[in-house]
Amino acid sequence: MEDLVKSAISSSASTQSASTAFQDEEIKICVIGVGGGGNNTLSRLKQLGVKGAKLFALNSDVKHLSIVSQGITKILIGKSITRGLGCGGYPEVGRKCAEVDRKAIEEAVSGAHLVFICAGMGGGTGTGAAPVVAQIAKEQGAIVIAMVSFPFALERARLMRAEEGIANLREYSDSVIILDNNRLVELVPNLPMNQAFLVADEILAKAIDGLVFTITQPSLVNIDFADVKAVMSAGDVGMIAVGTGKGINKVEETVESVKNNRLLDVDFAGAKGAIIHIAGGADLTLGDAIRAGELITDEMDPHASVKWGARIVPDYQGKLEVTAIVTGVSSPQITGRGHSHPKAAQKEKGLSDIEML
Ligand SMILES: Nc1nc2c(ncn2[C@@H]2O[C@H](COP(=O)(O)OP(=O)(O)OP(=O)(O)O)[C@@H](O)[C@H]2O)c(=O)[nH]1
Ligand SMILES: [Mg+2]
Repeated sequence: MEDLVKSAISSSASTQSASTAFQDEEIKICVIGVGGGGNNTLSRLKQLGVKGAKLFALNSDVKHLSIVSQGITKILIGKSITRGLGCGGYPEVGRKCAEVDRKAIEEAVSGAHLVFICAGMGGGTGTGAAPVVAQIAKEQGAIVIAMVSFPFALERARLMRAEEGIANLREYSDSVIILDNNRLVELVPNLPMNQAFLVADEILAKAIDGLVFTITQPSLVNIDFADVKAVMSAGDVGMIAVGTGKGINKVEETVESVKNNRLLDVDFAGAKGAIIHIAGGADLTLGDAIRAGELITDEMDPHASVKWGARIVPDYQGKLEVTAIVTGVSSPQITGRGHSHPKAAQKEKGLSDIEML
């Protein structure tokens, strides 16, 4: 976790420019940031040098769009409604902004196989517009993965809005991966709020970058699109867990930290699926990667669909970094207060994910 915090904070000061080339891959992947938080995550993803995905920043706030990293396609939504001034915390306005500019969103996701949507839940644009983006992407036949943050408890009025936003996203997304900002505070105490946002962006961006990389670029172990589809389809609510380890016991250390660093307060037990992404230096062996994957998932349902990928990162010599996206988890504190969902109801009746597809 300390490594992530350091990396997030130092990245905010760096002006590192990433490769802008979009690799024309067979699998078309789009990442769409919606609203201020979503766009900051997207800028971080761009700085990480993500390859193999098209990036779009959607916002009703023209000022915030102007600070989005270069190489990201910017789409101003709802200019006729907000005059480019943002939605002021009203998700209903955010929804309308996306509806009036539906055509631009349709063009962005046109032909995509896989669409990631990043947004911070609790404000106006991200909360209201992200479900519309998910709906449009779904209508066009994409696998839709929403990666969203849940507000800090001190954001009070935003919590209810965030719950509603998540309920709406679940309608149209294959999986909604939630990063609870409150877990960040527990895992890294004394972190000021602005730095916590950087860490949230770092974790979300790394999860997307790792996944896009192992799908589109030659890796030590590739994850293919069919794997992602298998884990994410009807994955419903999911979480991210991250961990690192160094030296001789790097596998055990990493596994231990992944299990502790869950960004949503749920257990691995009972999870229905997981995608584990392992990054290591040139010294990463296949045996270590397999062992890490096995140890991380040992508490999960034996029928869970688990896929893993591994990639060599040149400056990771002697260390391992793992990002696990775990799907099909149950989080009553976030999704259980009156926002039921058809997929969840089917699960309660005992239908398997396969039957529900
Ligand atoms: N990951 C991340 N989350 C953020 C950031 N800034 C704010 N958030 C979170 O995201 C939630 C929504 O805030 P914004 O994204 O700024 O809101 P918006 O979607 O732009 O909505 P309006 O400004 O009301 O139109 C907040 O309640 C925070 O919890 C950020 O930089 N990164
Ligand atoms: Mg905003």
